[in-house]
Amino acid sequence: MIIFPAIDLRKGRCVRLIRGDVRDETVYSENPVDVAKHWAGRGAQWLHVVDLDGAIEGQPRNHELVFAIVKAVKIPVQVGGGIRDMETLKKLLDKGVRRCILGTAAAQDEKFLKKAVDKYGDRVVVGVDAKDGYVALKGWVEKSKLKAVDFARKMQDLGVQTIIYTDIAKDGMLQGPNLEATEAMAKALKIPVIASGGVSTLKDIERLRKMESKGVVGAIVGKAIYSGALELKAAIIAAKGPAPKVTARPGKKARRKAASTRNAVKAPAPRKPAAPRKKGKR
Ligand code: AMZ
Repeated sequence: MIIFPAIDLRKGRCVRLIRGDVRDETVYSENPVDVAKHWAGRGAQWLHVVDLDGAIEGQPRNHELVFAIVKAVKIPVQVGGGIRDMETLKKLLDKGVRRCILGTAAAQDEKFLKKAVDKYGDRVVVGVDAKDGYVALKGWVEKSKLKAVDFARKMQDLGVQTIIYTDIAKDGMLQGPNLEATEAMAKALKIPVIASGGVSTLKDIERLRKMESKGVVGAIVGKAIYSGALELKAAIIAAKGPAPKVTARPGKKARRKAASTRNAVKAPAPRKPAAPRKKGKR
């Protein structure tokens, strides 16, 4: 399972919100590029970057920063927030963003979603952000009438290859993810699911990892790594699971001995020398 450190951008800074509410904002850094480098340096395999202003306003707001992040790190970066047309999507992907996350547009503009998936395949993923089981849109301010699972199934039918599932009630709460809903989502789909919202402890990661066989391929971590509740390196190790049992490679001497035994022609067993007879005694 892959751990995705999250970098949420608002007004050029790296922030975390609670349940997506901008009134509950904590600023973690004025320099998100440094933050990106920090997580990459701590062993992150991917970064999850969200343009929060973009999601709320419906158009890119922090994309220069996104491009600077992509340039500054060697690991792949996925980006969401405010991507609502082909032009914005193309620009991000052309500038090196590995994949883009569509939320609002995926729910409201089927034609665009289809075109995006047909053109870019697995470089387009859909964010299913659920509030009480229903899809939330436009920076999570609007609740739709679409059931999260139905929406995700529809995305799958339209060719989407990965879903990022967020339970908004859990996001930024440090109280663990919605495991039941995540499992239900993964089971309802044939395509993989990345879990998001509330992932806070190694135990959470282990529980999600146990859902790998059901299709949970990743977990996004936000507040937990910024607050220090979770250490990124430990999270990455926990996500990999227990190491496979490997028997130690035998040393040089043992290998040579094994080879000589394999190649040897079996010699007849040496005869036991006859016991010397003692003279004079019969
Ligand atoms: O925290 C929020 N209020 C928030 C957030 N994290 N609002 C939207 N988003 C993220 C979604 C998804 O990755 O989780 O933005 C992306 C969707 O943006 P859009 O503009 O396509 O709906």
